[in-house]
Amino acid sequence: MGCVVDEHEELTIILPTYNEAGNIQPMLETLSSLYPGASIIVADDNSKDNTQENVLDFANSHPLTRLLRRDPADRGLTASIVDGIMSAETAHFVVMDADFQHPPGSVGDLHVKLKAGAEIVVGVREDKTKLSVSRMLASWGAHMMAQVYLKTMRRPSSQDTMSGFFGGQTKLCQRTIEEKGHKFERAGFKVLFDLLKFLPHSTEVIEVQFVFNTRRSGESKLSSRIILSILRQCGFVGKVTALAVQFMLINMVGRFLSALSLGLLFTFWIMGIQHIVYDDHMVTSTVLAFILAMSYLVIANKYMLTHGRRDGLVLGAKLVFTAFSGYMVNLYIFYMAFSAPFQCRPCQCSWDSALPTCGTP
Ligand SMILES: Nc1nc2c(ncn2[C@@H]2O[C@H](COP(=O)(O)OP(=O)(O)OP(=O)(O)O)[C@@H](O)[C@H]2O)c(=O)[nH]1
Ligand SMILES: [Mg+2]
Repeated sequence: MGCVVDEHEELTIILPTYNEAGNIQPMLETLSSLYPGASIIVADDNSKDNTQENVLDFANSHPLTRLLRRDPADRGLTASIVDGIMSAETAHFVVMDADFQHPPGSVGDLHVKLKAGAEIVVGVREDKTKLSVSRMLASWGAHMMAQVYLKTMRRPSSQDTMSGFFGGQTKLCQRTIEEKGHKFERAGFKVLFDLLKFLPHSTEVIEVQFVFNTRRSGESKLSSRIILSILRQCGFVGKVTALAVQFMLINMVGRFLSALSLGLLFTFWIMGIQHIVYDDHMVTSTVLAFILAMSYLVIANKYMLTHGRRDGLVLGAKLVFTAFSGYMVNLYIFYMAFSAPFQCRPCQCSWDSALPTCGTP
């Protein structure tokens, strides 16, 4: 009499979680009823809600489910998944989100490919229209950069390098993490991209399409910090771009300086091409500059600062303060540059087309 072998007993499902109390219990129930032989690791980053309690409750009656409590000083989605992979004891693993955006029913499709010998299996989102337009654009931009990077470095790639739904041969990925894990962007969101960067050149990547859903409960943890971390993953150029974007769009002083320079440049440009003098049209051009600087700050605020955050009022107040103080500095600089004592020395000034000629009353 032969014993029955569960077809998923060589699989570990890794679920990274942060504040997923509303999703984790139904997710664990669904997974263990679909794949009763599979092990489940929940890598939780010290959630502030009841996520950990819910996992422990479930694990009491399901010995194949484990809670991995993470070091609070090392919070990060990539770091959590890396820890999950390192503690997996089965031949294969699959990583998925706990918020039902990745359908539990598709885990089996990925596992079938791993059992057939695929080294890495990537879940490719069939339809990304459930993402907002800005998310879709950001995801497309990040994917293009990742693809260029991987192709240049002759590394394995995928149609969906930004996917969070993927699986692999455990030993192969553990070896890669042991050797190159210190180069991963641990606080980032895109561990698949990090793995592809360091897996052997010959790694075989197989793709499986899946239907991408909306988050079932709770809030997204994606923030401008995370978006920048994707840039930082793209080599030296990515790191420099991330620094520039961080300074110009997120850093308070940086945003202020960028808006101010933009306003000033614009004003001088308009005055230059129109041959406008300070006395006649200073107000028009500085007001235009103010509108431009304000728009810049609104865009910086909307797309970079508030993403995934709820403290809009405080940020709004900061925005108005920044824009207004920018306007005041603008006015002051114009006053210093073009007021009476300077008006009779136009030839010493490089902005002579914007200056009145000597003898202007
Ligand atoms: N351990 C750990 N898990 C995290 C962290 N941030 C997010 N997660 C989990 O990672 C998964 C994906 O996070 P989401 O916030 O849904 O990110 P996303 O799917 O890219 O964004 P949305 O499409 O807006 O949901 C979820 O299961 C989160 O609970 C973290 O810092 N640590
Ligand atoms: Mg999600």
